[in-house]
Amino acid sequence: MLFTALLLANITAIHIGIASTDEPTLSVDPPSIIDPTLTPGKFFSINVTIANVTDLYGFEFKLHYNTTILNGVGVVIPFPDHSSKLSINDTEGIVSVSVTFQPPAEPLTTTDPVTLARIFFLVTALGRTDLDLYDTTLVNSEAEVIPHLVEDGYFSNLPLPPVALFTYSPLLPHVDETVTFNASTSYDPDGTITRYEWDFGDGANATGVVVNHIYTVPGDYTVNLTVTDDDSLISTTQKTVTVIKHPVAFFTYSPAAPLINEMVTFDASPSTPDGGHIVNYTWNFDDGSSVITEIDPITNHTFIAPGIYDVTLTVTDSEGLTNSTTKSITIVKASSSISISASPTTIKVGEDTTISGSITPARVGVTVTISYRLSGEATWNTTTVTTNSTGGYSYTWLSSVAGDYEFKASWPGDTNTLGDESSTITVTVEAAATPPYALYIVAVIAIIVLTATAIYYLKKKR
Ligand SMILES: [Ca+2]
Repeated sequence: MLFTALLLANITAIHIGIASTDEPTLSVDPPSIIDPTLTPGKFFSINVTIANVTDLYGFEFKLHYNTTILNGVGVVIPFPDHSSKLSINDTEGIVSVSVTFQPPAEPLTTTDPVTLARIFFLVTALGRTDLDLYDTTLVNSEAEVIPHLVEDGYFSNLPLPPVALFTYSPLLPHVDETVTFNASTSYDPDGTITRYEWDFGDGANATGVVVNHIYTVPGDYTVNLTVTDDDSLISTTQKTVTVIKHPVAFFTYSPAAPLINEMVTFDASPSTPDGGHIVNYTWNFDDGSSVITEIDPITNHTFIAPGIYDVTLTVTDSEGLTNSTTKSITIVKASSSISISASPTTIKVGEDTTISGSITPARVGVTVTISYRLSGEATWNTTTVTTNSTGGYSYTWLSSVAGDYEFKASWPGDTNTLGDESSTITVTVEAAATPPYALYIVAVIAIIVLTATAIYYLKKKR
């Protein structure tokens, strides 16, 4: 009668992988035996358990195993009052169990797993095998089939591969910086690691637990670590190492010799990011003005006082790296010129001449010093005049002594402009006026006539 029920039960057995249900579940416990120490000649056992069952009064199952690895050596049913049919077929690898409780046994009701059978194996070789429960049947005290789930088991005594793990430092290395790779966190669960091999992703390789490497080009590198254990099993892991490089700040400016209040153009476009791109340019003009940050590499600035300014450019790239460069810029005063002329340039003693000129660019109301001297004298006489509304000046000089006179003009400059001194011009002063030439001629003629007349009369007397 029980056997008849078994055939029907197969339909209701569902194999699942993970126990996460309140349904009756027939399981191999432990579900997985992975133990390289279970070498040939050793014994181990598994339990077949039932959980979440009510009113269990009989069960039947078969368990299949790989006979090249295991031999079934025994089955124990841990219930005192039952009848059973137990068999082990070591040719096909089948353990068959059929149990029916007998009075005075009570039906089994349990939530927690309860062992229905313990099965012993002898290990005969290295390998792996499923411990496959099938043809399972559960019946209650009324000989009714109890629907249930089934969970298979697994056995392996194969050597375990190692586990490859590594760290590296620094996490964001720069070009030409030493990067230390450390594989000491790698391990072998059933032995030891005998070899560490590194592929740095840039064509370079190394061996060893801890190795150093230097990248010379920025970029992303896939670093592979391969570890080998004492069973010659290998395992590989990889990480991407990003190598960065600081940008290089560089700028030009024009004009080369800027003047006060002259717009100076700064151009940072020759800066190079060396990986990524430059996201902004920060300028410190060293003149007390605000530090500015711009996206455009070109900016203009005007210095309002003469001096030497250490202009600093800082570039920031898309990797968050910065670099700075400084150039000393000399801001000079604008030059000026002062002209001079005399009108007239030749006068006689007692006459005057007008000394005039102008400052370029025009400077209004500034003091011009006019210096003059008789040629050959060591010292200059000076006088000052003030420029008019167009930057011109004028000075009237009255002569008193004949001779050649040198004149020059100068101004000292102002806050934004350098002063200048003119060239030297010459004014000729002649002696005072002489008697008229005609009168002189008449006098000479008269003398000649008188002389001639006198000679005539003297000769006539003889
Ligand atoms: Ca191993």
